[in-house]
Amino acid sequence: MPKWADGNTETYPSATIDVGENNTVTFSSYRWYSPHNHGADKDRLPTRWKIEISTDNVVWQTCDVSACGWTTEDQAKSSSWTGANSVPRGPFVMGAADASASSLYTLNSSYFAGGTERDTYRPLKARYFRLRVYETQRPDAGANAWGWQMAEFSLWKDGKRLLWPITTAEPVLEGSTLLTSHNSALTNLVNNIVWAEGDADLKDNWPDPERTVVQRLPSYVDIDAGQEIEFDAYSFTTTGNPGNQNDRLPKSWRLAISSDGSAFTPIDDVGAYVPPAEVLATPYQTVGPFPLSAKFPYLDTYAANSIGDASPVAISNNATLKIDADYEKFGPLSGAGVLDLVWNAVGEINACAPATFSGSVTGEGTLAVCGDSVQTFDGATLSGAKTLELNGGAIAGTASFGGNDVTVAFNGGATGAALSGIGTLTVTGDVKYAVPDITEIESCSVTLFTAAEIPAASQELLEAGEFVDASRKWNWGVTVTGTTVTLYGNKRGTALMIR
Ligand SMILES: [Ca+2]
Ligand SMILES: [Ca+2]
Repeated sequence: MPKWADGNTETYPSATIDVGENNTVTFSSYRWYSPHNHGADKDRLPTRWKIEISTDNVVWQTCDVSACGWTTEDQAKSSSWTGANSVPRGPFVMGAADASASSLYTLNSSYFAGGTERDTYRPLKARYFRLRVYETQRPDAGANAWGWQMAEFSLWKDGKRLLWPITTAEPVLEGSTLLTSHNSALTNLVNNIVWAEGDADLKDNWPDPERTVVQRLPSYVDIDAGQEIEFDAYSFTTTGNPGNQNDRLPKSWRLAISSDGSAFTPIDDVGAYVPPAEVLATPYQTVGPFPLSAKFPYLDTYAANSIGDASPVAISNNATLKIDADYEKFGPLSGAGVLDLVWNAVGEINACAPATFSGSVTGEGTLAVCGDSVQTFDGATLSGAKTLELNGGAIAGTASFGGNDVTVAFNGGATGAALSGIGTLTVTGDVKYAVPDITEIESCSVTLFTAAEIPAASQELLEAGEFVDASRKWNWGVTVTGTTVTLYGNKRGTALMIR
């Protein structure tokens, strides 16, 4: 590429770089440098440009269009050539996955770990891991920054950092060389040594930190755990050297997994990671964890996930929401329309916020409730719910079942709702009663279940029910007959019993 195109009559001639026959360059970003900014150079600085790539010098594809305005930094630094300096531009990142995006991808089912039938996401599993680093935070910071550095690469599952098993081999480095001074070793990447935050001794001994320093970009390490590991996220740990550590912190990377050590499948691409301020300020900080499972819905499953698991669902009057998957979980339910559960479908309300539903449930399925809050029914008709599953949170208000037989399954959730119009009421699990939130009266009673028949076994479970009352200002009891279950309460300290 010429320094400039002397004799070229184009105002903005393009420049072509040929890396040579049979050579290709893998890249995710680029930068360029201004000349020494002496004389007229500063006036020739590009402010808008386009990068195109080609494999044959015939067909070109645009991969970036960018701009960078002229700044005071671009002014001549000196009146002499020797005192002038070039100014770096970039890195400009293109084509990298947006870390905040919610795109979903597919993955071979062999990479999914086991779960329950209702899981739409599962942990991933793999034995081989390839971490490729394309770019660091400050590759221009000098020779010390030319490479990447971390104290540990870790996998996570269920919010906990996993330890690498004893079968884990020393990582294999490709496309680079390892810096071996000051306790830099490949084994340090997966040796489970991650100094605790605020470890004063190690913090003070930062010249010999626990670290792996790899000297070229892009480059990658292959990690063989020796056995399959189930995980749903990953992280890095920074080292104890707050100087070049921050320059060497990865900015752009790819994580790929393999079950045979040769064919790798990418599972995460990060293009322009910006670390939080505390990560830069303190040694041995966790970078991440970066969650993975939610990117890969488990498709070969009984469950579907057309509606976000926490998305509020409002069904307008005269509208019908039909659940035609075996299982669908969604957010708080409101509105006065129809929720249609086709044969055997399970519609699970995630009561993550209070909501009131006054419509109908039709079909022949299971209505389930989970979460931490209360799902209220206001005169709802639940004749399509053959089973009412209480998996968490509580239900309140009023609903009727149109005379159908109903099974109420207590799996951790509670009821404080007045449920009527039940044929035969069958109860399973550990019954929990959510007591009314009352302040102004001295006593109350609520008929929670009204049924044509409550079999003896269910009556026993209902009598043994537990009262969920955070206030502890009331005494609660329950009266169970062959057809009704009535909750009653008296405010504590208001009755004086004299014998
Ligand atoms: Ca380590
Ligand atoms: Ca869902």
